[in-house]
Order: sequence, then C-alpha cells, then structure tokens
Amino acid sequence: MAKTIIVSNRLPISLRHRNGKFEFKPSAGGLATGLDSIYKSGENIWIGWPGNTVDDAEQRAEIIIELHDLKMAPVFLTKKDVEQFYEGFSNETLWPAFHYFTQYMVYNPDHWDAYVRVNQKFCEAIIKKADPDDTIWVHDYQLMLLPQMLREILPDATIAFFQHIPFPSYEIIRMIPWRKEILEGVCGADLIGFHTYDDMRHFLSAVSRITGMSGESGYIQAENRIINVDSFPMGIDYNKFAKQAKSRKTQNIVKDFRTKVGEQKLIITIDRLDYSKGIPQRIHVFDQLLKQHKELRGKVSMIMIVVPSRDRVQSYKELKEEIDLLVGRINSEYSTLDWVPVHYFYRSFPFEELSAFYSMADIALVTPLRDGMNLVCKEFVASKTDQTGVLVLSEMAGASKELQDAILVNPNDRQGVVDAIYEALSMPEEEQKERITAMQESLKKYDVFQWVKVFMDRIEHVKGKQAELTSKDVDAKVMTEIQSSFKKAKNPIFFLDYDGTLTGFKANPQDAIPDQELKGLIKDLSSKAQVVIISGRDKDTLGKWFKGQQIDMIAEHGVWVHRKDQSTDWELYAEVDDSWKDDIRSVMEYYVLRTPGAFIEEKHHSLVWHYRKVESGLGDLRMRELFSHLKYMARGHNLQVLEGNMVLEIKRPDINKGRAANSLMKGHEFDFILAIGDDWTDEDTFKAMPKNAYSIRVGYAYTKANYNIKSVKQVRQLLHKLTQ
Ligand code: GDG
Repeated sequence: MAKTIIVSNRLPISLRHRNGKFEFKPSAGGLATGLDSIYKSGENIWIGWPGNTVDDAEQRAEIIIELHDLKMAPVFLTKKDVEQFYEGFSNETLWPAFHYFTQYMVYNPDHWDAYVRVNQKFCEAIIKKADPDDTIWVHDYQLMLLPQMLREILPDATIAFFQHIPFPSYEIIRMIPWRKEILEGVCGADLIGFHTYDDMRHFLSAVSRITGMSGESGYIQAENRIINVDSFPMGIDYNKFAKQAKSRKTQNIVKDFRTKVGEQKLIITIDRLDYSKGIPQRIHVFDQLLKQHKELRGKVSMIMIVVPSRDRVQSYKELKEEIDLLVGRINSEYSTLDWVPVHYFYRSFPFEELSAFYSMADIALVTPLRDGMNLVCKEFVASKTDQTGVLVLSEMAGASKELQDAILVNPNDRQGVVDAIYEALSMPEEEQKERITAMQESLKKYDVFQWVKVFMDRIEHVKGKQAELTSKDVDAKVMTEIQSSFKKAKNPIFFLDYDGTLTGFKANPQDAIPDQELKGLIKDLSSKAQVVIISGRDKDTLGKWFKGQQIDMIAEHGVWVHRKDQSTDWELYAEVDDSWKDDIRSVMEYYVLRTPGAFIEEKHHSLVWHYRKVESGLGDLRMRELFSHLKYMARGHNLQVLEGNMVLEIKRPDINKGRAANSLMKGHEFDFILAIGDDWTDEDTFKAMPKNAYSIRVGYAYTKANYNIKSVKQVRQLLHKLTQ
C-alpha cells in the first residue's frame, strides 16, 4: 500500500548525547502534533535532520535504530552543511528575503551550492524509503528544490509542499540570483500550500513571471500536469491549550507567579529570537506607553520571553545585544523596588509554565514585522478559558487574516501600538469576552487536525484532477492504434493548427517561421495524405511560409482557403462584412497607446490585440479592461470577443475553423482524419469532426478533443512516426 512520507529540515525531536548515549526527546511543537496521526500510522515515516552533527558511523547507526522505533529516519548533515545550507542559504538568504529584510540578505554562491547539495542529500534519503506511488509532503523553505528532485526520480509520486513562512512579492524574489531554480524546484510538487492568500498570489505571480508557466485560479499549467496552489492557514491543537490552561498544575503555577509579581496588569510577549518578530520595536513601544501614561507605571509589566534561536548567525547575535541593551535601559529608567517594567527571559519554558503565562496575562502583544502565521497569538486565545484578555496583533502576521477580533495594529506605527495597548488595558470585560469568544470559535473549528485533513484531502483532489486531464493522453497504445489505422487508410486527411501545435510561440509572431525539420515533416506527410494547415494567421504569411508545399491551407480561421491542386490564388470562403472594424479599431488603438508593447493585428475578418510583449501583469490588466469594453461593443455589431494565448480577438461568430474544415471535407470520404490544435479556436475544429476522427489537443486543458498530447515536441514525434 502506498505510504505517506513527511519531510522537514528538522525532525520533531531533540537529541542529546549524555554519558555516552543518545537521549531522544520528542518535540511537542504544533506541526508535530498535527502530523502525529499521519506519520505514526502504518508504514508512514518522517524524514529529516535530527539537529546534531554526528560524524561517527557507530553513533549514526545507533541513531538510525532509535529513530526507526519513533517512525523517523535521519538525514545527517555535516558541520559544513549546517553552516552553509542551514545558517547560510536558508537563514541568511531565504529567511531575510521572504520576510522583506533585504538588508540582511547574503548572496554567497558557496551557500547556494550547499543548498543544492543538501536538498540532494534529502532526496537520496527519501528515495531509499519511497515507493513510486507514495505521497511525500515536504515542509518549508529549507527544502524548496526537493519536490522537483523527487519528481525526476519518482515521476508518479504524489508530492506536496507547504511553506510555513511568508512568500514575498515578485520584487523581492527577483533579487535572488537563483530564483528560477528555486521556483522550478517547488513546482515539482502537485500541491503547493501557503498560510495566506497573499502568499499564494505572490507565488503565482513570481512563477508566471520567472518561469513563464501560466496559471489561472490557483492552478499552474506545467508541461505535463497541473499544479494546485492554495492557502491553508495552519491552526493549533486547540484542546491541548484549553485543557492545559484549566489544569490544576498550570493553575498552581499561575497562583505562584501571581504572588511573585503582584496584582499589576501583565502583557505577555513570546517569540523566538528573530528580527522578523519586532522585539526591539516592542520595547520602544512599551517605553513610549510608560512615558505618555505615567499613571501606568507600577501598574503594568511586560513579561518578555525570547527563545534562543540561530544565535550563531551574525544578525541574530546583534539582535540579542540590542534587546539586552534596550531592556537594561527601560528597566534602569523606570524600575522601583517593588516593580520592574520588563521581566525578560532569554530561554524557553516547559509547556505548563508557558500555559500559565498565557493564562494569567491580561494582554498578549504579538507584533511581528512579518510572520508567516504566528501560533503564539492563537495559543494565547485558546488558553483564555474565562474568555477575558485582549490580543493586540500585528497585521503583518498571517494570523491577522483570521483573528479579526483582535486589536489589529501596524507594528511600524509606534503611536498606533501604544494606543492599542492603552485601549486593551481599558477594554470592558464584556467586550473582551465577546472578542475572545468569537476568536475561540474559529480556532476550535480550524485547528491543526483540520488543517492536516484539508491539506491531505486537497492532495487527493489535485491528483484526481490530473488523472482526469491525462486520462486522454496519447500513450503508446493510442499511438499504435493511430499508426495502424493510418497505415490501412486509402484517403487520409490531417487538419493541423500552426502556432502552439507545429511550432512554439515567439515574442514576435512573425518570428515563428517554420524550421527545416518542420518543412521536411510536412513534405513527407503530404506525400502520404492530404494535409491542411488550419490557422488563424493571415493568408499572406501562411502562403509565404508554406510556398511550394503540396498542402491545403485555411487562413484567418476559415476566411480564406488555398487548395493544393489550384496553384492559383486564395479563395474567399466566407463573405466578410468589415463595416464594424473602424469603431473597434479605434478602441483597440486607445489601449495600445496606454500599453507599451501592445499592438493590433488586422485580419480580413477580425482584429487582434496582442499583449505578449507587454510588462507581465500590466498586459493582463489591460486585456481585462479591453475585454469588457469590447464585449459591450460586440453586442451592437453581433461580434464575438475571444481570449487567446496573450491575444484578444474580435470577430464574426459564424466564421470559425470548424465551419471551414467542414466545407473542405464536404463531398469527400475520408477513412482517416486527424485534427490537432492547441487553443479555443481549435475547439471548433474538434467539434466539427466526424465520430471516427482522431482529435488531439496540445497541453492538458479541458477539451472536446478525444486526446491530449504534452507539447509541440510530442506532436512532431507523432507525425514523424506516421511518415515512417
Ligand atoms: C514558523 C513561522 C508559523 C515559544 N516559546 C516557548 C514555546 N514556544 C512555541 C510556541 C509556538 C512556537 O514556539 C512558535 O511558533 P510561531 O508560529 O509563533 O513562530 P516560528 O517559530 O517563527 O514558526 C510562523 C509557524 O512556522 C508555523 O507554520 O506560524 O510564522 O515563522 O508554538 O508555543 N514552547 C514552549 N516553551 C516556550 O518557552 N514549550
């Protein structure tokens, strides 16, 4: 049976070497709890780095055995890996970039090499355990190359990726020299998840601009499959926090802490040491509060827990020094013998004490400058079992999208945060209860177990969607069938679209000239069958490009036809009334003037607005505007507006490739018909085909065609086979 493999940089354990033996302490972090039921069942397993550098072979063997019992398998990192991959590329390039701290970004090619090398190491470790149809769920920014590395070795595996930290705007991503490799790495996955909608839309925009892969409504069209990108806001183990807060153990700790700090109001702040968390800014805020509201001195204290993290990275060392200095300054300025403004702890606490802090605090001040989600604020809310307390939350945290009943603040607006704390301190109990209750309802419903379930269900959904689209793939069996049917045929015909079918797209449409291979292919094919090039292109271009070939040509979606046996001129296939063109052209021209790179192509029966060369994003925006403008005008003229590949075309609805193909076949009996095309204009051809025809759409989009084929390359391979 297929199994599920969870992969993260760190395994959910801590490992200590004591008295010649290793001690394994499972971590009770949010992710580990949520995924508990997954990796602990059946053959499933969690693969990652145990967190220590262990070089000794015997010790490694001991760790492998111990971890095996915990349903885990290690990836061992060397000291150099840790320095260059983890502290280096992950935490000095990706982390600052993704949190918009570009001033801390390091561009070190050695760190990048290590990132590739370690992702490869993870890949090898997974391959040893994985079967071809397993589900592999990769976590976070340290492993962004892994999905594609796995895809190359396990093409049929189900691969998912979730990023726990923000995904920034394209403007930031483009600063990273290795951005393309990183995005292509992630796109090896079938499902890509982020905490928020903003993260996912930033990702989609970066993918389309940097890799050129197109996307729509959360789906990216990769070469041979679709990829779903979605938002999955992570929850917490709500009941665990609620239960612990009520427990006798925690309530005893609360009593003890209370006796020590007295009856003053308490503001709690809990973070890992990180510049993204806005810790120094928070101390400045508290200082300003005490300056502006002298009456609060002696009555409010801040309990500030900073959990040591990445303290070997220079920027973190400096941050630690800054915090120490600021806490020293504020305490030395305001402290009295029976009161200190800031109780500062640079260490972590056992769970029951953490719960006591949440439980006794009047306010949680969660003001990161940028945070993927932030679980601390959710844990605080879950721990307020009597529903009193106020959450002051940064709008830069992913959690702010869900916790709208918090007092939301901009952490850069110092006065705004001061005012928010003041508001929180004076908030009536009834309002506190209303707000906390509303937030608790939501956190209960969307807890971490629900998060895992929704994510796993979505993996199945996307695989189903992929299967639907590839069920009609031209595989070896279909290929053999087409070949044998063609061999038997006495009077075969081919309808071949040009752009996107026989040749790829070019920035300038006039550059998509048929190459030598294609010319040879068409020549060979036309010696064995009737070949019809059926295109939206103008007749002069087609005529020039296929001059001398023994083929039929249908130009401008069926306005013109050129028969191979009539070496004379083009024949008008459809009567064209172009009295509408002046009105429409002037509107299109207005949009060209506003959009550098756009241009109009005039065809006999249609006008086409091209935006392939327009700055990406702007092109889409203008196309949408023009689309609704033209739709409105089209009604009066009985015209049809159609969206194509980086084009918007307006034309008479009764002129289409299907109608032209039908007219051309009329009165003839064909015993083999093959139609291939890549876009909506070819759908008319497919619809017009008789039942016995083979129709094939290039790319994996929904289609009326009987089959799909991956790309232009595969189309040419198919046609070559038929000429043999
Ligand atoms: C990353 C993203 C995203 C803290 N102090 C103690 C302690 N903690 C626990 C908290 C909480 C966790 O650490 C911190 O989680 P956050 O979500 O706040 O932040 P990151 O570590 O930066 O996590 C973040 C998260 O991934 C999940 O996707 O939300 O945006 O940056 O659970 O309880 N636990 C104990 N003692 C402490 O002193 N026991």
